[in-house]
Amino acid sequence: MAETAPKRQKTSKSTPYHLVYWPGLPGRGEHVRLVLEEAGAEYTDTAHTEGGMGEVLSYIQGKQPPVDDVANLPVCAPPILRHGELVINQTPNIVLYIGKREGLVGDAEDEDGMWRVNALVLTALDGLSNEVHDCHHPIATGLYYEDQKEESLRRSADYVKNRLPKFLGYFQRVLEAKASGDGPWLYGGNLTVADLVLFQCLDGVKYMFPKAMAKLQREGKHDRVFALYDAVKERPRIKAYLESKRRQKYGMGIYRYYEELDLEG
Ligand SMILES: N[C@@H](CCC(=O)N[C@@H](CS)C(=O)NCC(=O)O)C(=O)O
Repeated sequence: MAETAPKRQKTSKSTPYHLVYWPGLPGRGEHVRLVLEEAGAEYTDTAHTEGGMGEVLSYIQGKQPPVDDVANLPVCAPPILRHGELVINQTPNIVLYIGKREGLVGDAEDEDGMWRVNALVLTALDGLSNEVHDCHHPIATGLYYEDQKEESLRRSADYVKNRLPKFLGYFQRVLEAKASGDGPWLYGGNLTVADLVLFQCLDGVKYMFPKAMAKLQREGKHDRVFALYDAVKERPRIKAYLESKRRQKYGMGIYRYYEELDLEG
């Protein structure tokens, strides 16, 4: 009979989290960091530890988790979270795991809330992260931007004209819906991981498409979305984090600045 995964030892409340992500840029790891920072959780991060890059490579080259780990599966790409004996990947999966443990997925009494919050996280990542990446890599992730500049321009023009307003419009509708509750947050009147993920997505899009975002803000149709952005930025722990050295500058990750792609829409 095949060996089954043994029951994982419960991680205690004080077990620190360990984020495995490429050093040098915020990337998808940033969503995980913002959740950890808002929660005031103890964590380590390969972006700031010696040998961090080597550690990331050891995961994507299949050296970690070891092949004889009977519980954890190989991971495909960072971000990766190690928490006690657990190793998981996929940004929204990690965000949900930490969010649930740290009370950031909605009211504890609201059993279905977590799934609604997760739908918002997935939607923000679809439209304001993955599609943005495809604006500078519309043909192949493995090719250089310089090899797909013409297509990037076409893709970006369509993105700022059609897709970006569509997703901002969607989140505006969510914020106007009764279920979003009072205050600036997306769901149930409480700050959740969805607000943090949306904040990071908006921040990245502002960096990559400043002209289009300024125009959309001037038009005033997405005022609640921009208000949420400001409200997250003012959370005391988030504010302190954004001003700290832990917050890395944008570079050659998902959100990049290319002047020729900075279109108004
Ligand atoms: N859907 C995955 C995407 C993971 C991903 O593409 N990670 C990037 C960094 S942000 C990477 O290093 N990818 C390596 C590769 O795809 O070969 C997630 O959200 O975690």
